[in-house]
Amino acid sequence: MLIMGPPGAGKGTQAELVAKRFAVPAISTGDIFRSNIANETDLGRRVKPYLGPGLYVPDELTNEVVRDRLSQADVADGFLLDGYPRTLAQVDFLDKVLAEQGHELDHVIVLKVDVDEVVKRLHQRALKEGREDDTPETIRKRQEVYLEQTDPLIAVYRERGLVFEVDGLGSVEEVQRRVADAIEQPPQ
Ligand code: B4P
Repeated sequence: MLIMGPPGAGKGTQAELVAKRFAVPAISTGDIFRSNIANETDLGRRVKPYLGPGLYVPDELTNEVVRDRLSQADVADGFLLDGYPRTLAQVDFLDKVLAEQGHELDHVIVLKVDVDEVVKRLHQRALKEGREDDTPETIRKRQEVYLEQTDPLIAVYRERGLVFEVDGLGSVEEVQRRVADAIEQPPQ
């Protein structure tokens, strides 16, 4: 399963709940990058210059992180990718890794939330958590990068009959019920 949507749509929030409900690991490339930055690892030092200004980490680096994570034993019975893939090159790479490992993609959950709402949510998160990439300027940049590079991927997965659009407005619990309903439907 994949969960997609603009920055601040609630991917991370919903991914954690899906992981609990369906007993699968949620794999967030954003979380992996942030924890490596916090722990001052070599990977952290390499990705920090991108996350700060709201740019995507280069595909080669991101793809290797995902390949490593998908080689761990806990993904054998399924997993949820949160925030990956974000570029066409990542879509191609994921197809290759899934084929190598004998996994098949079933659901692509797309959270639909308008720009005004995501900007509001990210401003609130900035006040609560103080994430480096939640400044007004970076929030704008991340929305731009998303529209240019990631939004077109939805069409690719739609053609494969995998896309389930979910209204991301409402309480976290309401959105979670919609996401769970979508996951319980078979792909078209
Ligand atoms: P991510 O960690 O994926 O961050 P995000 O898009 O900002 O957040 P998300 O949509 O998960 O929102 P959240 O649940 O937190 O990426 C961060 C950065 O990492 C990227 O900008 C990029 O630099 C890099 N990166 C990651 N993956 C990459 C890739 N594949 N390739 C290249 N670079 C990559 O929710 C946001 C806020 O809304 C929270 O405060 C939450 O509490 C609130 N919220 C959630 N649901 C709500 C609801 N229903 N109502 C009200 N508020 C809600």
